[in-house]
Amino acid sequence: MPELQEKLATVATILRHAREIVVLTGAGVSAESGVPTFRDAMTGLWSRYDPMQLATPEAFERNPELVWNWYAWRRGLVAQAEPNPAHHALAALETRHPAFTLVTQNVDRLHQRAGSTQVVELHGNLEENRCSRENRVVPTDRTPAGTPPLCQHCGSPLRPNVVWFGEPLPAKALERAFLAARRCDLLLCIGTSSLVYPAAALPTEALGQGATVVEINADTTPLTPHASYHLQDKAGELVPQLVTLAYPETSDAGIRS
Ligand code: BV8
Repeated sequence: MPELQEKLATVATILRHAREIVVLTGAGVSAESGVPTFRDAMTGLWSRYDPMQLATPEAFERNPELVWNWYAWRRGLVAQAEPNPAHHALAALETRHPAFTLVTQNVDRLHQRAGSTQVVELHGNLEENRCSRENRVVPTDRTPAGTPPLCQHCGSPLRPNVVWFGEPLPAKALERAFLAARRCDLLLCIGTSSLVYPAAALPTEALGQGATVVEINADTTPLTPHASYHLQDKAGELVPQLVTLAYPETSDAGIRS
């Protein structure tokens, strides 16, 4: 049996008998839904920009229209996207494990659209905007026109309800994620470059308390040498295989629908 399949079978056994599971996802889990990964997001007219330079409060302050339009472009891509088999397999896995926490860095809400309910959003989401001054949240479907639109209470510009570089993560989400990482006996780290902190510290936190950490990624990352297992292939391929191996009774439909 090829090495990857052997590792997959071993991890599936660990998954089936795990006590408490944490899954940490990044943009790679949405790549097969057609949502470009964060570092590949700069294609076409955005190719001359660096996401690290756009996803900051300074960029929004300097050029609110440019940053607003970048998010409008990404919102358009997400609106056309559908959850892929990796999203569906993780939603199916949640129904199998009472002690299951899905922590995501993604802002596309494809996990929720696939049926996941225990989702901790570390970096906000694209379905909401918020007043840049009062932080009052406005759902995108109730956001007035404008690039950017203005808050109807104080007239300040609205901004996407995401966490930019240099901004603190939502305290409750961060606390929930680290508590889960400190308690789990298995952490699956799927489709993230493991470059952005404090999210990238979660697998290390889990390793530090003796959990098994499994990295599923199309490439290697700074986490790879430290992970208990590194399964290198696309998430849309590996995650459904893993869940089906761990739970043969899970209908294929339940995973790929
Ligand atoms: C903060 C939302 C403090 C916006 C994003 C140490 C500790 C704390 C902070 C820092 C620290 N060191 C440095 C910092 C600062 C900074 C940071 O980490 N910088 C990095 C670059 C070094 N962190 C911050 O600024 C954070 N804030 O710490 O605040 C603070 C406290 C109090 C008061 C004030 C301040 C905020 C970070 C959040 C930034 N916002 N997103 C938006 O989306 O527009 S980050 C953004 O990049 C994503 O959300 C994601 O979280 C992150 C990483 O992206 P990935 O998801 O990993 O995607 P990427 O493209 O990088 O990689 C894709 C991966 O998938 C690759 O590995 C690829 O191989 C793989 N892949 C591709 N296709 C597939 C696949 N895998 C499987 N299958 C496939 N098909």
